[in-house]
Amino acid sequence: MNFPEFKINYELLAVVIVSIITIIALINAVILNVPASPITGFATGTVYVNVSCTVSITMMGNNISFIYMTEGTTNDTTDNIPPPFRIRNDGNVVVNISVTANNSLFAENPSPTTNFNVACGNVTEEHNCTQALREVGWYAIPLSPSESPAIIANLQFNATIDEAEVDINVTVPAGTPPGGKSATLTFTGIDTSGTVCP
Ligand SMILES: [Ca+2]
Repeated sequence: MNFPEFKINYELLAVVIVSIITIIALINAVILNVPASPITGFATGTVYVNVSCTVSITMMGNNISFIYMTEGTTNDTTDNIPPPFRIRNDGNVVVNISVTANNSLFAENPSPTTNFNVACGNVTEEHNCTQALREVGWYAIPLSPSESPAIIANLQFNATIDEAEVDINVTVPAGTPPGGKSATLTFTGIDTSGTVCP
C-alpha cells in the first residue's frame, strides 16, 4: 500500500515559524511604539466677584459768587461768569442728581422761588442734560428734599461722560436789603441703575 508521501519541509516550516514570530514581533513592536495620544485633561474654574455699589458724587468748584448785583437784576452761570458748579459721578452706578438749599437766598422771597433757580448745564463733553428725565429749564431750588426733582438724570460713571454742569440763576427781588446773601446747596446722588446692590 502506497501512502502518499508526507514530507515535512523543514525549511518552509522554519520560514513560516520565523515569519509568525516576526509578525508577532512586529505586532508587539507596533503596540509598543504607538505614539501615546496626547493626554489632555480639562478642568474649569470659575472666578466670581460681587462688586458693591458705590454712590459717590464730587463737586468740582463748590463756590459761586455773583459778587455785586443790584435789585431787580438777573445773573446766571450759563455764560461762565461766574463759572457754574461742576459735578462728577465718582461711583459705579448711574445716579440722578437732585438739589436743595439750606435756606432761602432772599429772606423776603422764600424758596422755592424763581429768584433762585438751578438747571442742568449743557456741557460740550456731556450729554446728561439731554436726558428725558431731567427737569427742563430753570427750576426753583426747594428747601425740602421731597420737593427736589432730578435736575440731572442718569449721570453716568464712565470716565469720559461722568461730569455735568449745574447752572445757577439769581434774580435779586426788588426791595431786597443790601448786604451779602448766601445759601448752601446740597446735591444728592440717587442710584437709578436698578442694580441690586450687595
Ligand atoms: Ca453770568
